[in-house]
Amino acid sequence: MIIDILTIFPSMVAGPITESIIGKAVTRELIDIRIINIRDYAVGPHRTTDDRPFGGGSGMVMKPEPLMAAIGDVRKNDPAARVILLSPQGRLFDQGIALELSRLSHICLVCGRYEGVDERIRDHYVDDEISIGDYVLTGGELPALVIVDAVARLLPGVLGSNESLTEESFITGLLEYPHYTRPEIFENHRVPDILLSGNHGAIRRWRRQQALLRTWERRPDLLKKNDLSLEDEELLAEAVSTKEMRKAGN
Ligand code: 9D3
Repeated sequence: MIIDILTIFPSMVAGPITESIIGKAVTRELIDIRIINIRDYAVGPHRTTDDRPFGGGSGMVMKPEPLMAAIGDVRKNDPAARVILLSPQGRLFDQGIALELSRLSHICLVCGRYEGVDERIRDHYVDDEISIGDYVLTGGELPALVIVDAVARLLPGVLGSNESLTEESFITGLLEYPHYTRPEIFENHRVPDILLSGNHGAIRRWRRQQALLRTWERRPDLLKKNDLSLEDEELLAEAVSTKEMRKAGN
């Protein structure tokens, strides 16, 4: 897969993609990440990429010409590239969109800056627009890195084993059950007995129950659309009533 990142701050995205699992996927040539400096497509003595908004107001707007030239270069070499503008007005990024993007051969992530990009770029040169959440950042560079990370780990061969992908929360629609490792007693806090029992059926049931309970307590929005089976309903009801009994001091 090819991932282009168009930005006026190339050094802001370069570091993270040479590190860790993503960096390894790049050296193994599972992904080709190309960082493109929008300023290289700007003209004039100052290579200006922004200008004042028509109609007045504070802040600057990214000029259309350098963006058009940079996007045009990407499209000329590959008309199939999906050009995605990162902006607070985009569709909200989630695991489903990560999966959708991971199936494309070429994505081009355009990082906005300032108050935004000239609307004509959005209207005529971009295929898709994505936000990573309802909070205000200073630009699209960190969102681009979030998308690269979420997409890259879904590509064949990037992660160690494939089972870590299928068991995952947000794909099963639940938060994860609690994890423990050695030592068995840490600062007087014991690992739950069931995990030491060797009873794999009981462990599987407990983990499912913990995942259900956590999701119900912390992210009820995930449970509604999950549509629980009768068995899950019973597991959750049991966990909730056990917890309420404990709270009541029984
Ligand atoms: C004051 C009005 N702002 C809109 C909420 C203007 C504005 C704020 C921040 C315009 C651009 C930006 C920079 N942010 C991004 O480019 C961005 C972003 C974000 O701020 N949050 C979540 N996802 C994204 S994707 C790109």
